[in-house]
Amino acid sequence: AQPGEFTERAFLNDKIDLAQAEAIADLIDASTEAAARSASRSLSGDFSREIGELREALVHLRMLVEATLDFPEEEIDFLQKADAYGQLDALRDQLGQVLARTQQGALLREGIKVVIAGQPNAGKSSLLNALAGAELAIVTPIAGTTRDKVQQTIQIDGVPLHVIDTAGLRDSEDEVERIGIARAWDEIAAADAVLFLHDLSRMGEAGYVADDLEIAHTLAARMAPSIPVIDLWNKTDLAAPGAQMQPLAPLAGRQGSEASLSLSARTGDGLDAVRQRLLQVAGWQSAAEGLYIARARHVEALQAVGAHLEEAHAQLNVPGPALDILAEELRLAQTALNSITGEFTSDDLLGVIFSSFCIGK
Ligand SMILES: Nc1nc2c(ncn2[C@@H]2O[C@H](COP(=O)(O)OP(=O)(O)O)[C@@H](O)[C@H]2O)c(=O)[nH]1
Ligand SMILES: [Mg+2]
Repeated sequence: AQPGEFTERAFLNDKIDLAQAEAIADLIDASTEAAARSASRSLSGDFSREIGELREALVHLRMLVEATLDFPEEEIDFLQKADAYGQLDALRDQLGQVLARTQQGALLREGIKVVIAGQPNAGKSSLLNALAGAELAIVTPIAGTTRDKVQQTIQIDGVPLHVIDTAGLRDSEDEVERIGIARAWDEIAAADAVLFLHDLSRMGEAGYVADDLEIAHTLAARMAPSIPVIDLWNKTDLAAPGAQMQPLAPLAGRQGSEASLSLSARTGDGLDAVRQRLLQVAGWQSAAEGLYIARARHVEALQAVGAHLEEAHAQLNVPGPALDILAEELRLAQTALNSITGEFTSDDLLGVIFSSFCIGK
């Protein structure tokens, strides 16, 4: 059998839809109980049913609009009487709810990429080890110990976080270290969230604080404004009482910078608050019951549906709406919606999805 052949056959014979087929792969790959439970909910059709309800409402609205196109005289009257406006609004609400749940489901499957950054010796490798509960990265008092990235996936409340430890950011003459630092910046640029670690026991040193500020400027310049940066003050066990935890000006106003967090990577003190903050910036609501698993592909499709519905809404609310444009936006919304469960989906997409299965599934 080819990879995914049995699942593909079930799909082609209409035993399951595409989202359910994907859930089979997700069930096989599930690394947490929460992921497995929500994958079986998707497999049993919970997610597909929600998509189906959206489709029904959308098809109903499309029929109205298409019918109106044939009677251009009374078109607006007709749409008003049939409450097309109310139907479209209800559909947008319903989509918003499904999108929010789908984003949670996708988070459970894909997780987020978290990069630990900061000056050498701030305790980045110690923090990775503490979060992972294992000695993964080498920890020494020698600045410049970490030269290449170390990555580990950890689970918090069943949400996978791909945590990456990086080389300490500083000017270095050492060729290998410089390459490590360049890689660190690449990782930072691709992160979903950054933990910016500071050594609380050194906040009295002007040079140290100035270097932190310079890093903050570069972070602010290189990262999209929507990416959260969480300031973390490490080594509370060493720090003098009252040591300063000033948020860094270039990062002010960014998500994650609301409140200062301090911890000791050595004793584990404060680590739980770091975990909770990570879940918060990831957008995790709670281990909601009844969650189904989803993929980034589904989230993107629903966002596309939303964009078309917004266009349709704008069109419907101008004087003398162009009904052919309205009809076209609704048609595009349905195409995007259909791609989730695989109705009328192009063969290319199917090939990509089924080839990611292991052989014989
Ligand atoms: N006392 C204390 N030492 C720490 C703490 N975190 C890290 N260190 C020490 O600081 C040094 C540098 O730590 P490391 O994790 O290698 O820092 P990195 O260069 O940022 O990866 C090591 O000697 C660690 O043992 C902490 O919370 N408290
Ligand atoms: Mg290190």
